[in-house]
Amino acid sequence: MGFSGEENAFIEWYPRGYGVGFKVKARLLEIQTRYQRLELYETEGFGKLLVLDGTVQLVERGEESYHEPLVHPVMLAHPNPERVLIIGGGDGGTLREVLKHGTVEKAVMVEIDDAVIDVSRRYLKIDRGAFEDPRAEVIVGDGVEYLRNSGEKFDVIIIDSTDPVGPAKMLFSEGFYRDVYNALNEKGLMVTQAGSVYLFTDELLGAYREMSRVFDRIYYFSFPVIGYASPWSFLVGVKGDVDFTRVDLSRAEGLELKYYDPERHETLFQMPRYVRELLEAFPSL
Ligand code: AG3
Repeated sequence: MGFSGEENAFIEWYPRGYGVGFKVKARLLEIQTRYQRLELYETEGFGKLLVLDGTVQLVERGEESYHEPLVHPVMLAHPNPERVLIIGGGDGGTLREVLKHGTVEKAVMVEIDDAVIDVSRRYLKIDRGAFEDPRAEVIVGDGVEYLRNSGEKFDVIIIDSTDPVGPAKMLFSEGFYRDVYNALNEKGLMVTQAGSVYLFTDELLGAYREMSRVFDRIYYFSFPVIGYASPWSFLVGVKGDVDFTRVDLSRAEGLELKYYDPERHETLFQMPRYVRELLEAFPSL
């Protein structure tokens, strides 16, 4: 981690000695927040790099390869997403993509670590004004408590958390998914990132199992994300009568997409064969 390994490189080590790295020109910040260790680097070729507890969160040039597939498939599959909740996502990238949708009346973001918001606003600016949007409400707090206590209902809930290992682990549990389900309107969609397909396969299967106990239907897809050990996995939970396999193409116009292709939505549902077979082996599904 950090400057280990090759000099002037940041490398994130995954299990089994697999690494993803960037050549860096400088370390701009290294702080211990109330919740985690935050590092910010200037890379040679991808702009700034944000790291939390040694794990790559995003690079400025390429962050859309994560935020687009996280946000737009669920937003375009929901018939009319007006109220959206984001848990995590302190950098503002997810909020930015959500607010591109003209149907949205309110987007609430609940991020536990205000230092992530502050550093992102000051150095990254990938929110591109989203924090100032009158439709946005930014709450610094615990997303789990918010879901339980706010009584608010949403059409789409997006979990933009750290990995299904470590402090965010409970965001991948049946109890949490039940709170998410209850906070969804009669028709609703939830999406979560679920880690590296190859290196966190067990965690992905675990999250899928927990979700399958709660949602009416669940879907999986993977997407290559710049800076993560790709392919990266995403899980979608459906409440009520919503078809996640179809999207409203008329609402995709003007989204300025670079990675996710709504015209090829049906190709989204890719998983390496052995992982698909493991997922499909769950008896309840
Ligand atoms: N949140 C998901 C980070 C997961 C990355 N995991 C890793 N590198 N091991 C990203 C925050 C962007 N809004």
